[in-house]
Amino acid sequence: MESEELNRDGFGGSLPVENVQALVSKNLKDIPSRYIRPEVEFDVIALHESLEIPVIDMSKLGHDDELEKLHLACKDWGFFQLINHGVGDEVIEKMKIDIQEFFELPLEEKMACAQLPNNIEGYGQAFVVSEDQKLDWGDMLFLLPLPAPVRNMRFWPTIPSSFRETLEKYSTELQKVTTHLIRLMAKNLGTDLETLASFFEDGTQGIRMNYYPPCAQANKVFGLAPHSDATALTLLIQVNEVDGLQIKKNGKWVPVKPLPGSFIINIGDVIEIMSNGEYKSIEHRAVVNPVTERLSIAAFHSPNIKTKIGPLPDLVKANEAKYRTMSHEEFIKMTTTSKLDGKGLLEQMKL
Ligand SMILES: O=C(O)CCC(=O)C(=O)O
Repeated sequence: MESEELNRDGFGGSLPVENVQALVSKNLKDIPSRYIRPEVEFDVIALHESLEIPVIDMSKLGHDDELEKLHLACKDWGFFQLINHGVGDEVIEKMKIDIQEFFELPLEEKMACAQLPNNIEGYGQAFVVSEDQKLDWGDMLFLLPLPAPVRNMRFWPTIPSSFRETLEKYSTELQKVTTHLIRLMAKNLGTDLETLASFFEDGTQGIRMNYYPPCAQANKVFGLAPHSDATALTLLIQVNEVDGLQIKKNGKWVPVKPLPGSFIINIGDVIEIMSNGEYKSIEHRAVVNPVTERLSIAAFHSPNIKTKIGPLPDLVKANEAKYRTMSHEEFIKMTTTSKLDGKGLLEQMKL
């Protein structure tokens, strides 16, 4: 069993860079050039399309018309908002309170959870792979709560004192929602339900808690550069009512306005690959606010480490696989050693 578990060391971590929250507290007149992305202010923002992002009611997914809505959302948008998902408000609210408290701690205390070389977990920044690479305007805490037997508690905050218990509850609830959605997606795709569901038993869950400080030159930086998620299904919440997530649709950036209490869900690269391209993993990014900090929590779900990443054989028609197949370990290594680059990773997987 042990040898089949994901060995989290040796996947390549991120190069250490300055803490952005600490940088902001220096009140510099100009922000360092490594953060400046001139392209941001020239991108086209499609405000109107924000209203069209599909909303799926989980309590109605027993009905064919809601199932069909889910299918279209996964095919056409790769993104939807999920309401009536069954995760208690108290679980979500407590998670929000505890992560806010963590990011408010003095830097030295947060550094108790700092990333270590060659490891993807901990407090710091992700996807920095070269010394001259542009940087994102944000700090993050990344943890891998599942599979539980191989959790590395070394990176889990002990302040606030409720943090570990809160994250554990949050993780369990989100895994349940994911399993349910995966089964419904299998049904909609027409693939063998038990096979796909079995890949997500003992699946991996990574939770990335993002802190984007305000930036006086907010229209020149990214909180998080454009990327698609290299995992299967992401459940995201905004912590403090400050918007910033944008998704790419027809070449334009569409700002997401989260419905209170909903999860913003997106299809990741793994589901695009497994569905042989029928479901879409969409590029998205986070922009920052000029005056207010922004926090978000993204929970990424992947199949277990034994699962091969490639198109599901029963979804490949006439031998036309559109993506390569590789071991899960090989796939993860590819993702953790590259900088965020739109849908670059998915392009590498295409045949
Ligand atoms: O902050 C957000 O809204 C987006 C976060 C995200 O895309 C991520 O953590 O991968």
